[in-house]
This record gives sequence, C-alpha cells and structure tokens, in this order.
Amino acid sequence: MRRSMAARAIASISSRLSLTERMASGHAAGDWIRTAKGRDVYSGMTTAPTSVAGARTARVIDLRSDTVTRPSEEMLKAMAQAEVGDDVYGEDPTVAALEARAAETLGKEAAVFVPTGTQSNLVAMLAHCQRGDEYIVGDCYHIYRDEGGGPSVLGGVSSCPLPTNDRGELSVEAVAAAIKVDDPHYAMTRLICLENTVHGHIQNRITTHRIGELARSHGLAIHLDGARLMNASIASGQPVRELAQAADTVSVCLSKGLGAPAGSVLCGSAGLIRRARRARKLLGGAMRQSGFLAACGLYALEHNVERLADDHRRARLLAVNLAAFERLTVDLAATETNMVFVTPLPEHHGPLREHLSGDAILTGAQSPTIRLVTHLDISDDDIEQVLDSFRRFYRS
Ligand code: TLP
Repeated sequence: MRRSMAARAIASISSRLSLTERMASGHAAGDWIRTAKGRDVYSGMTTAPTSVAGARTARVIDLRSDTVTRPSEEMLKAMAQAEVGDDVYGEDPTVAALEARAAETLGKEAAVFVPTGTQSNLVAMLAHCQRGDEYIVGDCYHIYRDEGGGPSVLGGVSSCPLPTNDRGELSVEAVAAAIKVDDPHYAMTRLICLENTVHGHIQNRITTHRIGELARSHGLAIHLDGARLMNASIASGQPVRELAQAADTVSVCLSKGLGAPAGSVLCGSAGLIRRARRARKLLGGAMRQSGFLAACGLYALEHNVERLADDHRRARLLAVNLAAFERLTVDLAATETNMVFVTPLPEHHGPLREHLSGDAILTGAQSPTIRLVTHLDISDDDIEQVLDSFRRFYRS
C-alpha cells in the first residue's frame, strides 16, 4: 500500500513540464534585493518568463537557481524504496537516518529535518532567541532580506543588520561594536547570524573563527545559514564540519545544489535541536511519512556532494567565456562556486533575456546584474549552448 502510493507520488514528481507548459507560465511577483556587491537582484525567481514562447530549442536550460533541479531516476528509486513511519511520533527510520547522518557530517550532536531552508533558519532563531532579543546579521543575508522578516513577525526577535564587504563578509570590529550592553533601553543581543556561501562567495575561515570567539566571549550564540555550505566545502577543500565549527546551529539545504526536491537539515546541540523541533511543530513543519523526502536527502548527501565540483567548473567556464564579450561585464572574482554574475549594457538587458528565452535558456529577472546558476541538471553541452546563444545575440 505504502509503496503504491509512493510510486504514484514519484510518477507525478517525475513528470517533466513540457515546453508548452513552461511557455504558458508568467512572471512571478518578487523583490529587488541588494547583494553583497551592491548589485540589484530580483529574488522572485520562481517562474519562467512568458517570452520563452517562440523558443527555438527543445530543452529548457534553467539557470535561474540551483533550486530548480528534478530528482534523478536513482533518487526516485531511493524514494520508492524508503522505509517510512509517522515522523511526528518519531517513528520514521529514514528521517532518523538522515538526521543522524547530517549531524555526523556537520560535527554536531543532533539534527532536525525541516521542509525548507527558510523554516530551518526560523526554527533556529526561535530555538536561540526569546521575544525582545536581537540578532546581528549581514544586511544582504537571506535570513534578513528574503525570509519575510520571520524572526520579527513570529518570534518578536529584532534584527541588527550590518553592511558586509564585497564578498558578503561581516567585519569582526563592526560586529563587536553592534553588541549591546545590558541596558533596559536596548534589545538583548543574543545571536549572530552568518551565511556561507554568500551569493556564491566562500566566507573567510579566519573571520568566521574570530566572530565565533567574539560570540563566546560575550555569551552569544552563532547560527550559520549554510544553505550552500557543501559548495563552500568542495570549492575550498575545507571539511564541512570545520566550516561549521564556530556555529552553534547550522542549516544546510538539500534542495539546492544537492538536488533533492525539498528539505533542509538544522544541526546543533541536543538541547537546541529539541527546542527547534518544538518550533518546527508550532510552524506546521512536522511532517508524517517524510521519510520519502528524507530518502532523497540521504541520497543527495551520499551521491551529490563531490559532484558539486562539476557545477563550479561549469560556472567558471561560463564566466571566463562570457568575460570575453566586449559589451558584457562579468565579475570573474565573484565566481567562486556555482554562480556567475553578468551585467549587460542597460539597453541590452531586456533584449538579451528575451533572446536567451527564445533559445529556451532561463535567467533570473535580476537587473542590472543577472545571476546565472549552474547545478546538476546543467551539462557541458548546455554551457556550450548558452555561450552560443550569447554569441548570436552579440553578433547581431
Ligand atoms: N535562495 C533562493 C532565493 O530565495 C533567492 C535562491 O534561488 O538562491 N538561505 C539561502 C542562502 C538561500 O539562498 C535560500 C534560497 C534559502 C536560505 C531559503 O531556502 P528555501 O527556498 O528552501 O526556503
């Protein structure tokens, strides 16, 4: 019975959207956000632009984000074979296995499986902070800019956003100066939120370590949004548990470069994860037979981490080749992992995206700088096709 339901779920997940269906979708509403380098980036990157209509090639090359991947046949098989139970009763062995594996990988005592990266960050905030507390955060970090102000809205936790450098890093001195003294006028500084990678940038390990020391000396905690921490680890050669060492809690997304259809894991001490689990229930994120999703996460941790190096190589290939175009500015230094940032001349921005869409190549609607993201559904051939499309645009 369980298996046949899984098979049906899998059939529906694996059914690929046809190009016609994609063409029918319109722009999503979204926000313009300012990135670490002061670029304006559109965060509503959920649907394909209407101008895919008239596409000249059959397959869509989706560079909007690494969130767009579909589970592979092997991942779907792992899902179909998953042993499941009711996770709210703590009876799902696959969820338990994923949580144990994630905790071990990140070098933490415990972990909790949650549906999204946003919820992972939010349950961490609620585990660390009480109403009236405050967290220090980079002003371009996802948790502050792109999560609906969740900690304030739902936790009564205020934010103290600080500017970052052009690699998305906070300065230790600025963080130190932002920690408030215990005075009834002020919110209580409780937490420092870090992110890695930030818009594709690997964060400096020494800075992170120093912020960790600073936090400890003031009795503060650190939460790390490591949505793409595996990318940072693979690109830098630093073990992921070392990258997570300074953090009391770390969130890792399974549904970005790792290719699972959904899910994140929050790792930390047993006590903090117990509190996060309570917050997850409160937010409606405790799921039942979520072992089917956890199986994808386990598969992703097993098979899709080392291969991130391919995404990084392809991003580099794309960046270096695009940098040769005279009328396109490419921030080569920004491509440390799987993201490429290109700025066309203002008058080319719309026509370029439209031309790419005509070739079934999707880019985010960011302006003036466009983000191109490589992931496991992008091949070497795709990169060649993208370059060819750019060439045809700039030749005409
Ligand atoms: N980021 C998405 C968009 O929301 C911008 C993307 O396409 O990059 N932390 C970081 C650093 C993220 O980039 C994201 C998603 C999240 C958390 C939230 O993850 P989800 O979408 O699973 O809630």
